[in-house]
Amino acid sequence: MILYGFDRSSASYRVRIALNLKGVDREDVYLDLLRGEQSQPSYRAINPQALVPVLVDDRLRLTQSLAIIEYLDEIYPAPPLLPSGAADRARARAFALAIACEIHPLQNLGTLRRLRGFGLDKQQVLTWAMQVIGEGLDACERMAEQSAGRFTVGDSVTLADVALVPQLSNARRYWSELRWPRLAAIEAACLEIDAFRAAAPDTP
Ligand SMILES: N[C@@H](CCC(=O)N[C@@H](CS)C(=O)NCC(=O)O)C(=O)O
Repeated sequence: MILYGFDRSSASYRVRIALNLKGVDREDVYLDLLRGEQSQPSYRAINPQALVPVLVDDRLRLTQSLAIIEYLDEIYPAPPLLPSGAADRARARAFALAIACEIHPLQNLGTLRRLRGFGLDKQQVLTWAMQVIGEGLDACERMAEQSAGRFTVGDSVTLADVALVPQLSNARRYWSELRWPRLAAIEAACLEIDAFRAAAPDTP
C-alpha cells in the first residue's frame, strides 16, 4: 500500500496508527503541505480535494481518513477497531466524528490560511484555533467520562483512540499542559502501544 500523507498531518497520523495496529506495511509518500504540494495538479489528480491522506491499495485509491480506517478494519479484521456491540460502535464512531468533523476541519491548515486571507492577524487566528480545539476537546472529555475504560470506549483500542491521539498531539502545539485529564490518561495508555508511538510525527 502507498500512503500519501504528511508527517504533521493529524488525519495522516490516524491512518498511520491504524496501519501499524493492523501490521500492514506501507510506502510513505510525503507531500509538503506548507509548500502547497497538495494543490499541484498532479496531486489533485490523485485526490480532487487536495488533502492528505490518500491510501492506494493496488488499483484502489481511497480518501478520507475515517473511511480509509474502516476499509482497513474490514479487510484486516484483527485487531478490530470497532467494538462488537452496536451501542459501543456508535459511541466510538461518534467520538471519532466529533474530532474529525467538528474540531479538525476548523483548525486545519487550509482553514487557518483562509482566515489570514480574510484579514485576521496571527494572534486572532491563534485565538480561533485555541477556541475550536479547546471547546471541542472539553466536549470530548465529557463524552469520554461516559464511555471510557482504559481507552475511550471501554478497555480496547478503537477508532475513537485513533482519532484522539493525533488531535491531542495537535493541541500540544498550542498548550504546554493539557487540561483534559481523562483524555490525557487515555493518550498515555495508547502511547504504551508501539503502533501509536511509531506513527507519531518527528516534530509534533
Ligand atoms: N476529513 C479529512 C481531512 C483531511 C485534511 O484536512 N487533511 C489536511 C492535513 S491534516 C490537509 O491535507 N490539509 C491541506 C490543506 O489544508 O491545504 C480526512 O479525515 O482525511
